[in-house]
Formats: sequence, structure tokens, C-alpha cells
Amino acid sequence: MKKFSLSSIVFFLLLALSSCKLMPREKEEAKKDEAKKTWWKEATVYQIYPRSFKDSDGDGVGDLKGIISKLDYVKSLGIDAVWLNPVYASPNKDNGYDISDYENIHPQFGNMADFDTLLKGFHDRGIKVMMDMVLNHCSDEHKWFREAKQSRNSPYYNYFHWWPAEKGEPPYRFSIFDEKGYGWEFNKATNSYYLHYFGDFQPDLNWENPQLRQDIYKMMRFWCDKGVDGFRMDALAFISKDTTWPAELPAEYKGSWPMYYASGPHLHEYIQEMNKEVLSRYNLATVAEAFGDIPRVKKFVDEDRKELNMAYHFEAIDFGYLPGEYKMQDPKGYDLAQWKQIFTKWDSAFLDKGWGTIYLANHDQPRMLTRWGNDTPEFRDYSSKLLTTFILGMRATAFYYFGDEIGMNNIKFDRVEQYNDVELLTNYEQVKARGGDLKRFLEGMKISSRDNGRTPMQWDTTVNAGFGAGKPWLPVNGNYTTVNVAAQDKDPNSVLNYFRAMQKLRKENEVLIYGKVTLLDKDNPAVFAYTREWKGKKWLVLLNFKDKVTTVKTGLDLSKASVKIHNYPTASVDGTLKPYEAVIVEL
Ligand code: ISL
Repeated sequence: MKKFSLSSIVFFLLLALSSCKLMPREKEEAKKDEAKKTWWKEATVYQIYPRSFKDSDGDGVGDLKGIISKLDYVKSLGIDAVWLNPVYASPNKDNGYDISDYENIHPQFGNMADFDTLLKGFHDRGIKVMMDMVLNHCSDEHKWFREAKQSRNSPYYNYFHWWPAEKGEPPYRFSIFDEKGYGWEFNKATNSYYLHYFGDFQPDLNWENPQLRQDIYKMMRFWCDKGVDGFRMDALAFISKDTTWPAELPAEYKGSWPMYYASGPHLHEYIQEMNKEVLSRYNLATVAEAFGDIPRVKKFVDEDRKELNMAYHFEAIDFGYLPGEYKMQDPKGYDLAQWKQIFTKWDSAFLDKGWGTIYLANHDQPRMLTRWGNDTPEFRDYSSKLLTTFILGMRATAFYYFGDEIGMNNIKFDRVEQYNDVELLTNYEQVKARGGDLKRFLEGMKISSRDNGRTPMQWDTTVNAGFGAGKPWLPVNGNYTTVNVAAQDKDPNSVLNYFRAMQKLRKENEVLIYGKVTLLDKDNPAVFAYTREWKGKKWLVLLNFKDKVTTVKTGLDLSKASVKIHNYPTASVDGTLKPYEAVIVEL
């Protein structure tokens, strides 16, 4: 073995020490940044609403075999993961969010063998699969509830929240999907009321009961053992309740019931337990529907707390509705300057801990083009592309709703009979019961109702837009003859091919994923402008959200800017933006 002299050892030691001292702080930071990278931070998650994607057997309802027939299409989008809305056995009163058997597939969607084929099909194409987990409630047809409602002595009675009738009327609780807006339902056999924050067919599960929790974890492990890659956790913030059941909500929650209902005393204890029992044992991506302000939402995703990876908030998506009314959009439109502040505030919330999400639509929302863009023939393409640029141009895991990649827009039903959604129908009854203006309500719903986002996917110009041979469960939007996948696939300038290009740009450039976001010209009422900075690169995103030519003051030298993507045939890089123009440049 070669011997070193003492002096050479001292020399090397000094050299090592000095290089440590000299290591710039940025280098340390960069190292930390590298360590924080994960696939799900870099992912675009494409949400598939199975009922509406593709119907293989002609019964009018989309199914797993239908999705299987479109695997290559999904792959062609360049996305990383899919989130499947619930496909479990369910009476479907809330389209699968009322689960009667968590470990089986609804026959309308297919069977477990179809699911396994689907999972393999996605995995073979390098796409991860996230399942929807509905853990706050199940269906009243679930075995647990069918048994529980028979007798107070049933082993399942304590799987639910009950108020014994001998104590009188239960303390008022609101229900989102109840015509009377009342969250307790009387059950004769047990002479008690059960709690349901959602429909009366969706009894809330009692997470206080350790046996229930163990059954839930076991069921989650069943799916993990199959190889699913993650969970989107429905209404998770509601699982823990204040079971002292005060008649009056504490003063700080008056007028803001969801906060109170959604932040029970044991919420994070249960999520940590779930992490220990399930999540930490697999390599999963998890995202919760989390209600509340930044400090509350951060708790779900702070890595040190060992809970979940991501959460999505509602502040941006609920923006622009008239206060105190159910989803009535302000006729004046939405104030872009305030909306920008919401996004940048949430972006900086996760600078040190956690990670954000971004979305402009999902199955609980109308089409993003109608709500946040402009669905007139003149501007539909430009504004669809603009919204895509925005979603994929921010720092957050992007959740992108099927159909938005071809610019589908709201169907805008005229009559209440045309709707299917339990939420709309119960709200309609509530307005009717208080003698409200039903015409105004239905006008408002053309913009905001959930069914607008649930119409069948528009594949081509054949019958039912190529969705399936049978009459679809919700009508197809009449514009399918021009707005469809087949036409856009062939057109290099289509909304669809723009989505693919934008997704590719994001994948190939970390600056769009991890780059720091700095809002520019923040009071500009028409333009969302921001820079992204990462490892010495600086990119500028310019988005004109209005239908007029406008200007933006970035304070930056744009003379040498090189265009990375744009939604008009030629890009403006002179501070002027055409209606709905979107452009990303490298500075
Ligand atoms: O949809 C909403 C507003 O229109 C929300 O208030 C929604 O009810 C809430 O986000 C919870 O949603 C989830 O659970 C519901 C289900 O109907 C939704 O589809 C689901 O996303 C009940 O399970």
C-alpha cells in the first residue's frame, strides 16, 4: 500500500477544509433542490372521468374497456399520470362518490380483470395511475351501513355517526347535497339519526372508531398491492369531526361552516396513522381535497409531518362567484389582478415545505374554457391554448381535465330536466323552496354547473362524437362536429397539438417545473406576466386574459428574447399582446 507523508496528509486535509468553506451557499441550495426532486412534482396528471371518456359496450356509459381502447391516445398527450374518478361498485347517485364496495368494480365500468388490464396498459406506457379514494363517507348500500342501520348492537353501528333520538333533535348540521340542507337523517330501526355531510345516501364514516380505520387501511393496501401509484383523496378534510356536537358553531366559524366541518380535532392524527399503516409502505403520490387557508393546507403536505404529498385548494377556482350565493358568477366577470395574487400567494406558500398543485377544472367544475377563457368561435382556440400555457407554466403539479386538451366547452342546458348532477338538482329545489328566481338560477348554472364538465368526450364526427353507440348518459355537446380529437390530431395548429407541444416543453425544461415564480406588472388588469428562474435560466411567461389588444410592463429587456412557445402564428415580444395571446420566451 502506498504510504503518504504527514505533510501531504496535512496538505490534503487543508485543501478539503478550504474547499468546504469555499462551497458557495447557492451550491448547497442547489444540492438541497436536487434532493427534493420527485416524479410527482414534475408530473402532469390527466384526469379521466370514466363515465364520460369512452363507452365500449354501447350502454351509454363510459367504461374501463373504453379507456383501454384509448391508451395510446392518452400516451400521445405526453402526460405522466392519470387520476381515475371512482370506478368502484356504487348505486351511482353521486356518480361513484357513493361507494357500496371498495374492492370491486362497478359492472357498468367492467370488472377487476378489466381494471388489471387497464393498469398494466398504463404502466406499459410509462403512465402512473392514481385512484380516487372516498374516505369521508360510503353509500347507504355499503354492507357496513346496511348492517349498522339494523340495530344499535350491530358491530358496524359505530362505523357511522349517530345521534340517539332520546336526546331530542340533533344539533343542526349542514348537508351539501340535501334538499333541506339538513345533515341528519332519522333511522327508525335504531331510533337514531345518522350524519351525512353530503347526500342522505352518503352516510359519514366514523373515523373515531379504530376498527373502521383499520378496515379502511386494509382496503387501501388492497389497491396498493395491485400496483396503483397513488390516491386522490376525496373530501379528506372532513373525516374528523368535533364529536362534542355543539349546537352553535364556535364564533370564529360563523358563516364559514366548511372550515369547522373540515378540520376536526384528530384530522392530522388520522392522516399520520394512514401514512404509517399504508402510504409509507409503498411508493405513492397522494393528493387531498383540502379546504381552508394556507396554514391549514400546509399541514397536509409538510414533509416533516409525514402525511401527504399534495393538496388542492379552492381559493382560485371559487373566485368570482357572487358572495352568499350558490355558484353565481359575477356578471362583471372576475378581477384578474386579484386572481393573480391568489396564485402567487399559494405558490410562495410551498417555497420551504410541501408542494403545490394547479388546476382550472375537474369533474366538480364547469369547462375551464367557458369559465376562465372565452368559448366564442373567434377566441376559443386562442384562449384554450392560453389556459394550457398557464396551467403547465406554473410551479406546481398540474392536474389537467380530459377534454380540455381539445378545448371542450360548457354545454349550457336550458332546462332543469336536462341535468343529472345531484348537487345541481338539490340546489334547484332549495331555490324553489324559498321562492327564489329559478330562471336566474338556471342562467347562472350555464356557467358553473358540474354537468358542463361531464359531457362525453368528443372523439370524432361519427354518431355520439365517437363516444359510443348507445345514447350517452349526458348529451354530447353539439359542437363535436368541429371540436373533436380526430380533426385536431391532423391539424398542427390545433388546441390538441398545442397541448402536446406545451407538455413537451415543460418536460424538457426544468425551469418550467422548478423555476422560481415572480409576478410582474401585478396590477395589470388584463395580463398575467411572470418569470421563471432556475439554475441561471430566466424565462418569461406572458398571458393576455382579455379579448382586447393590450400592453404589459415587464421592466425587462426583451430585445434578445427567444420564443419557446406561442399561440398565434407570430409572437409579439414588444410588450404588446393580442387578445388571449400567450407566449413564453427565454431571456
Ligand atoms: O363540488 C363541489 C362544489 O360544486 C364541492 O363542494 C364538492 O362537493 C367537494 O369538493 C367535495 O367533492 C367531492 O366529494 C363529493 C363528490 O360529489 C365530488 O364529486 C367529489 O369531488 C362527495 O363525495
